[in-house]
Amino acid sequence: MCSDVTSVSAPPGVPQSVVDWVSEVARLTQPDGVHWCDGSIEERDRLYDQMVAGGTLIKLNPQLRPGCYLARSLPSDVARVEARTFICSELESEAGPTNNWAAPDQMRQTLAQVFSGSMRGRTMYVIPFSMGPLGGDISKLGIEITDSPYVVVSMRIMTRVGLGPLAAISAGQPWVPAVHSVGYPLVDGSGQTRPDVAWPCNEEKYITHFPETREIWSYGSGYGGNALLGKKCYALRIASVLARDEGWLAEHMLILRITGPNGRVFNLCAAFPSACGKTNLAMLRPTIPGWKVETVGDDIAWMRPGPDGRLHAINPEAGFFGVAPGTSEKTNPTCLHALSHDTIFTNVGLTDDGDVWWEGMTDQPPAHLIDWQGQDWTPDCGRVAAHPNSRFTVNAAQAESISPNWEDPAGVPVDVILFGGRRSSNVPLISESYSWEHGVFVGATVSSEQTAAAEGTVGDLRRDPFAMLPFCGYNMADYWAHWLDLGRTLGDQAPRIFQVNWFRRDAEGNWLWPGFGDNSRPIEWALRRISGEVAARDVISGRIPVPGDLNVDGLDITNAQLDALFELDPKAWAYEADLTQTYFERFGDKVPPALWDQLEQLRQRIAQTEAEA
Ligand code: OXD
Ligand code: MN
Repeated sequence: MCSDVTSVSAPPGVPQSVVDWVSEVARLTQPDGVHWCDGSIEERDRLYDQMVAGGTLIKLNPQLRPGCYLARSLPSDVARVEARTFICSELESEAGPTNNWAAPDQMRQTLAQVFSGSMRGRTMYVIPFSMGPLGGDISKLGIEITDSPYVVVSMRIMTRVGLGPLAAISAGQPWVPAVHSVGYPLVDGSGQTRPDVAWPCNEEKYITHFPETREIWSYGSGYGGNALLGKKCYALRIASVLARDEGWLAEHMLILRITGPNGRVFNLCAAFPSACGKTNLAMLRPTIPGWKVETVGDDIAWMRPGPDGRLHAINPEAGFFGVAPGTSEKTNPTCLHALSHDTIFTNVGLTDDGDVWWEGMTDQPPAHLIDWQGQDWTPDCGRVAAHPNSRFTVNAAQAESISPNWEDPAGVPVDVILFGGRRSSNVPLISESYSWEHGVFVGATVSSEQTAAAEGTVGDLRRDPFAMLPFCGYNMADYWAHWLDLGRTLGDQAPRIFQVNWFRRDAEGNWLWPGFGDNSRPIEWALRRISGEVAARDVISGRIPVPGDLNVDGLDITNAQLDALFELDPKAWAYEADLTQTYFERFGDKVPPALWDQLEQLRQRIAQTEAEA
């Protein structure tokens, strides 16, 4: 029945190949009907009303949060499920040691089983979308099929959806097919029905990627990172494969446009693992006078060499899907203001006057609210009001910091790349890489600590190369080789690479650096470096500021604290170099020789520092 529904309801002009694919998915999943999304406001509002009536969304007080809604997920469906995320390349070695691999034929059989009838009793939505400004040279198209109206309204915020992308697909542009089901059919194989629930999902989850055929199939989860398939699945895992094959980069990086006091404009991309304040940096309010920072993107950058030989970056997304807890007037006022209207909140607290609240939003918590699980909550109840991974979904244009260039289809030319981790010791506040190869080495070995480091040692390090550990769609060591190749293509037009660490602590465990708006200070030093205004000191990690060059005017910081921010202990670095060797050995002979070479050069710098001490 569903193939008929599909072909009858397809908008005019849709190519037969697209109709055939949609029909095939409908035959497998057996929805009650098929809706081709046009991306209109009317469509969005109809879905909002339908989800409010069905209990999936709560409409927030329109006086306090106009156009805003709250969703509450099941406690088992609150985050990305890395253990259930698969790269299904033909060869296991193509996925590499950092990905879960599954044989494509086998996974296809599993998917055929779990998707069979998975949309019974539901509407199947077909969402044509564009990652990046429609028609841009760096942009790409996709079609997500989903049985979740929450996904439809969220995709409308996070990407460009509807008739525009469908027209481009109909004109013959390539597109990536992406199929999603929450895995909660309302009718079983024998015709028995069951009522819907507020957050349908399945305990069994599969987030799967087929790099050779460029397909995505996601089953069992309604959570954004697993279900909004344009984001991590397409814009990072599949796009990283496309980028390797086509000579560009798909990166887990924010993009900033920074204007200096003399009017010079710089563009900066930065990779940080989760929980390192990426959203705050994307909406940085500099504490040093004369500098202006604008947001181009908060999570993903697609970068391609442009006709001028420089690397140009676009933000492929149209919205922010960020972590709510900790967002406040103090930590990120720009973000907080962006959330004042037309936002979907998921798993935050609901106040008695129909507004939202999360830990860290205000100094004083409300006396009472309904928590993310729908239970009464008071400040002394011993539970959090908002899940630590509770989220907001909001259009990027709502941020007052959004750059006028954020939708430039040609992208912004990248001057600087930053790599950051969360390190309580060893890694200095900022250091510049000696070369592109050294920068790739730094990106490949970047890590965060699980535990505080004791003096002269490092705690448990979690390597998160390029902040891409869960997002690279192929062998991580091949990805490093691709970065090295691209550096050769860019030559002296390549962006300069810096490493930053906002998280260094003193021996008593106190933060050494204030962070937030003051992160503009090391960034200012990097920009003055590339403008040739300041010299640097060559040390183990790279080039660091000459004393006096880092702008600390107006900052309450002692010289001893400043020294501690840049202290490099050769013994601790030697220990880390050994850890790096073991880590590289995991990738066997795929590690590019240039990276072994960089490890050797690092060891030489350590030995030289020890000899001089
Ligand atoms: C992430 C995210 O998990 O951006 O990195 O949500
Ligand atoms: Mn991210």
